[in-house]
Amino acid sequence: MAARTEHEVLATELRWTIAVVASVALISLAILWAGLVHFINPPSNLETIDPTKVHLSPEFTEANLGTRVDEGGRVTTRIVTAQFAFIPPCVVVPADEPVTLRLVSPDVIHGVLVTGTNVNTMVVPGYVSQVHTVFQKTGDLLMPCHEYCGIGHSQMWSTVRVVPKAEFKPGPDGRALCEKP
Ligand SMILES: [Cu+2]
Repeated sequence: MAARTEHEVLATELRWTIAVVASVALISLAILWAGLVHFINPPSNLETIDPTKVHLSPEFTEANLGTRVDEGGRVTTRIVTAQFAFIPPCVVVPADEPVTLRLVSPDVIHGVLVTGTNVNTMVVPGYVSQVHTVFQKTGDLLMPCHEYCGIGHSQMWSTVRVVPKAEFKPGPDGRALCEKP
């Protein structure tokens, strides 16, 4: 085989350089597209909580779980993910309004997604996972655990009940609970 000339080597290097730069540009564009157009972003909230005292914390005590509307009208849904259930097993949220989900785990790593929405996060013991979203379609959405967390993992799922704004009626204490189906 004839030895390659300097020129041929440079041409090959240039082709590979173009291929690499094009791949990086394409991947960067895909990340920007997912973030800016579809609002799919890596979780950025860094907030710690003692996993052994989750149920004793004022925020995640049982009486404060589920959906609550504060004085400013902000809707926050708090959920404890534990082996092998979501507490509460059903949460109700209004459609077409910003909702903040806050999730904690007292035991192992869990993960949640809400089908058909951009909600998808891991729930790591010691941290509060926070997701902002606007639910656009009404109905009962499935929220399964998507991080293998033990023998009962496949039984670990819950429901996000999205109701039209007009039907979303929190009680005098600001809490809104799932009515029995
Ligand atoms: Cu789980």
